[in-house]
Amino acid sequence: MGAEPVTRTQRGRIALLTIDNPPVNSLGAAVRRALDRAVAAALADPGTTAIVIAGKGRMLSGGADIREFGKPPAADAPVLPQVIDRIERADKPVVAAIHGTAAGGALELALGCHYRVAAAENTRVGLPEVTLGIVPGAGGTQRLPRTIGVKPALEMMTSGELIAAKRALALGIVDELVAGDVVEGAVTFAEALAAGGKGPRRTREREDKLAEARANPSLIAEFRQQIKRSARGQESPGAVVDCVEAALTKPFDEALAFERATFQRLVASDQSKALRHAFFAEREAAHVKDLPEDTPAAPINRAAVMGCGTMGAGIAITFANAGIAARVLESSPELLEKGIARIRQTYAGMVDRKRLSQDEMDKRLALVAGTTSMADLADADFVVEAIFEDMALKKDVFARLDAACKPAAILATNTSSLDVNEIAAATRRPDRVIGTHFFSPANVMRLVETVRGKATSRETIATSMALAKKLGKVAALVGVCDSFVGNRMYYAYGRQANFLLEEGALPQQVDKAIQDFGFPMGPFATGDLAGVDVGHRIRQQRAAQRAAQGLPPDTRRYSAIADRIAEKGRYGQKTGQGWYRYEKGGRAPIPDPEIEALIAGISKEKGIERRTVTDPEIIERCLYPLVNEGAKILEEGIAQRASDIDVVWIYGYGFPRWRGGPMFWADQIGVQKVYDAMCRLYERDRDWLEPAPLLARLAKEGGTFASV
Ligand code: T1G
Repeated sequence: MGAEPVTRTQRGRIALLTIDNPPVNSLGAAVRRALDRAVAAALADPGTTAIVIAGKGRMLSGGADIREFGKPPAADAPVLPQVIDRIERADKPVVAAIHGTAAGGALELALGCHYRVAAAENTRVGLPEVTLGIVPGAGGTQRLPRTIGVKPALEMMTSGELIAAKRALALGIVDELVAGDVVEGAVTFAEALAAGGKGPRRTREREDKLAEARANPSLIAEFRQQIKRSARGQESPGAVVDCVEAALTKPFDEALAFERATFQRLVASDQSKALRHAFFAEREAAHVKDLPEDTPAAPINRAAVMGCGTMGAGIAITFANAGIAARVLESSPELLEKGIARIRQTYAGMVDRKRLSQDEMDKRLALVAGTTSMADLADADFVVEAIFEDMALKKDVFARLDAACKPAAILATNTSSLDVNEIAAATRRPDRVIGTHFFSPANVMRLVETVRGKATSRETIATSMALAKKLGKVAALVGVCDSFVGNRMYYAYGRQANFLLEEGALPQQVDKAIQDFGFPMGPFATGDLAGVDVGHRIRQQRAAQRAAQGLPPDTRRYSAIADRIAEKGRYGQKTGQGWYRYEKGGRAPIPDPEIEALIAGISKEKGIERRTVTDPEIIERCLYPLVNEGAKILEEGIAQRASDIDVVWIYGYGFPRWRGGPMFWADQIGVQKVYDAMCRLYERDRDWLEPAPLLARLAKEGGTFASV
């Protein structure tokens, strides 16, 4: 924070107040105090006819200081609604100068100003409070509907989306766009106001935009229903609808008080604590503990992707989306043509759905070039291998890439389970080999599980982590172990889900319980999406590897249900049958009596008396072992911190963000409770459910995973 978090510069008869609180000009106590004083002083100054409020650095402001939430309020600082109230009631026009980002309290501040001017390029505004489990708490739910109308305001606040300046102008959030320096533009705008004798325009007095909704009471009811379905258990989007309804039914100040009370109730909620945890966990994951912050990251201007199947095509699109040239290599012209067609189709689909202009599609496609010759990868800075999951094949490919690529190139593998050290050892540059495990579809899923080998250099790690951010991904750095963090924990979860089927549950019951918990999909519908044959093949490969290593067969409890389904050629959505059956071309899972009979048959074969399985038991039996595996991963040092495991599960496996991820969730429900349940489960299942020593220790000491 500069000497003064808010500076005042007099520009003729215009007072320019600049917020200076890096890195994002968050509106913490010191900023609020200083801004309130500066506004009061400018209003009292006879030499000032108008005020401009702007932000120093790369944005107006990222909103309220999230780190202050849940802490006692600073006694000597006004809350944001008070600062905004003084501005709105001012008798001199106040103009907000918006550049970069104006999120949350920053847009509320701007809506409290009488006019808003924004930089035409690289500006985004919005009220993303729902992503933190709260509602706008400084008048956003009252002033935004009065500015743009009820429906667009509801859409913005329940999605939390930040919108670009052009759209903000079209909606009426901003009054003018400035091509050049926004501060100069705002000062000129303010001078024109004063010259034109134009005074303050108070949003609180605007009722015109509310008329349509007042005339159509079903709008709120319909929106509430819609939100109920999409929120999947998250509370804040519905609370936004309640606040906007108050704007239609209560006087302004009463509705404002209702909003504030709703905000304060939600700030204290478990959901908001979890979502704030997720916010900071995502950012913390970018920091590698043993890497000095100034470790150089090499620029990546030319990338290459080896293999252009589902994953390879998605990864190539991800590079092109970030403006990085991507050369894709396939083993034959036919496969290459198929791969490039897949990339083209993906973009064409986005153009059809109006999520991309044709012009932008052409630009991105121009960044993708195909080849069947590895020699064409010689000048690549970063190569991602995305071929079939087979160790011998990968080692051969890495040896050939090592020979073909320039010495400085980083060679990354998209393996989801194999030993990165063994792959690296097939090259003469193990320090430049790293795992970058993308998730399908790679151009959509935000997680990149980044796997450091024992020889991977700091520069390679720094470069890979920085590249992930440039690609719009969230990277979590993990160590080498079988199936890394995500899949290793997924197997613990999936295994118990299959055992529950043998004991009496059905796929649709387990999936519903997991969905009600907040996941977008349960394990069996996910199995059908990923392909039942894929899991089957991996299990067969593992058994073959054990045999090849001369290891005795694994005698621990095993469920053969999934294998039986695969052996019937039921591979899931792609064959119209798997755990469920699907209408032709449909994606809605339909329970299939044939599967229920198959499952009952296996219970009988194993002499298991089928019993009633409850939903709470499903959650306990599937998610506690997942947490337990996370505890083992943490104590083995495979993950740097518990919050990285949360990031992996939120961004890679759909763990409900409003529960904060599995490790945060375990801390919230109590590590003791998870440990006690694991001990009970271990009594019954000695093969897989031994409580992790870390879990036992934390339970004994009353500790939390967050403290590890
Ligand atoms: N409060 C505190 N710290 C924040 C912050 C905030 N609002 N926003 C960012 N940071 C930290 C972040 O943790 C990181 O720290 C550094 O700044 C850079 O962030 C009353 C109640 C603004 C779009 O939801 O979305 O207003 O890791 O890496 O990619 O109704 O940050 O370096 O130590 O994300 O350029 C509503 C949250 C608040 C926006 C910039 N506001 N921030 O993205 O940088 S609630 C938000 C963002 C509110 C009112 C309510 C993004 C960004 P570190 P970064 P970036």
